[in-house]
Amino acid sequence: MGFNCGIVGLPNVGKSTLFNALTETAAAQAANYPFCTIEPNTGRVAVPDPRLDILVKIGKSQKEIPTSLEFVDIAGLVRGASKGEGLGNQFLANIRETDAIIHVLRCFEDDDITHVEGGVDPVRDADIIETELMLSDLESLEKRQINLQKRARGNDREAQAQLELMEPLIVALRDGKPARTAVPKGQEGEAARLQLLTTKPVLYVCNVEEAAAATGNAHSEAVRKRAEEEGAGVVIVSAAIEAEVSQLPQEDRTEFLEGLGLSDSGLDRVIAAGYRLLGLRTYFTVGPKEARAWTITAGVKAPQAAAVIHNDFERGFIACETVAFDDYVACNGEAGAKEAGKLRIEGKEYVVQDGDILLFRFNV
Ligand SMILES: Nc1nc2c(ncn2[C@@H]2O[C@H](COP(=O)(O)OP(=O)(O)OP(=O)(O)O)[C@@H](O)[C@H]2O)c(=O)[nH]1
Ligand SMILES: [Mg+2]
Repeated sequence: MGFNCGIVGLPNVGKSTLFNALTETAAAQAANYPFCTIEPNTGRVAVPDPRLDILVKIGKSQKEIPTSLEFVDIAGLVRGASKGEGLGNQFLANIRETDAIIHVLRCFEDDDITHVEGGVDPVRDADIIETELMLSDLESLEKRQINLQKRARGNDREAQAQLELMEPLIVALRDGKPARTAVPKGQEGEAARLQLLTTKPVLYVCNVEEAAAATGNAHSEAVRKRAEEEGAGVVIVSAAIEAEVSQLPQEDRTEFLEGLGLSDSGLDRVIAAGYRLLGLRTYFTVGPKEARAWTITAGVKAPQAAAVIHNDFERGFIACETVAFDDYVACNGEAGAKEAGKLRIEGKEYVVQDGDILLFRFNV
């Protein structure tokens, strides 16, 4: 199980700069001409979690293994991409299967960097991109609708159910509204399986100039308002600074950031916000070999959480020894937690909580 975020935006807004900084590779070439990225780039990034740094010390583990999140960088979209403008919209196929959308918006002024729309206006840009995502969704649904209608006439129940689910979404999209606004209550899971772009949760990343990295600017403020209205997430970063930070050795980063008046890395904030947006939770396993973080979705029960490590763990699940993070730290580890009566044995109905330290008992 891996979770991933697709990065969208106009050309030249800093998607690849951000992606590179995130993945600390030069895999996605960032260059000052629109449409630099043609092939999609996929990168896995570690999810920073200060709790794991503590656990590795208490557990005296040899290795620390964070959990990860995947990012997919695609080519920029332009107004009319669905009709073939720019590089077209076929790249969107590469992010249909992602779990969330990271929408990078240019909020920095720089006359040397071409803006395809002629000037900086992130709210307008957000509308352009959203329109292209909606048109792509509409096209995809209309294509499927024809085939499903044929099957439905032959009394195919599944096709009929699919059509029923799709109809309100098509109406909304034709009306210029994202599909998420028309998903019937209780059918979020079925709707997600349609792999539409405009049902995915959105995180706006405002790429501001260096001087505004700590505070944001008027452009990012306008985006924040829009995000609030939509219930979307928003993070302010300077992709240029993040690109520099990613080149520095780990031990020099904090000082560099502090020198710029920043308390933490913007990338960490993007990753954390992406994690939250996806409703993800972390549990830990701690042993002499490794202290490790694992990702689950909120509400998952112990056997399904075990499956993240290995399918056998789920099949042969018997129970799990569980210590809450705060107890583990307060009791200085597993032995202490056991003595203090803070180690619980939980069964297959246990809903795993964020921060739990788990040890699975299984039999295969
Ligand atoms: N001044 C300034 N320039 C930036 C910033 N972020 C990116 N750039 C520059 O803008 C240009 C385009 O950046 P990319 O990251 O390649 O843009 P992109 O969104 O991936 O573009 P496409 O792949 O063409 O869609 C590069 O020359 C970057 O150096 C920033 O925060 N400030
Ligand atoms: Mg790019």
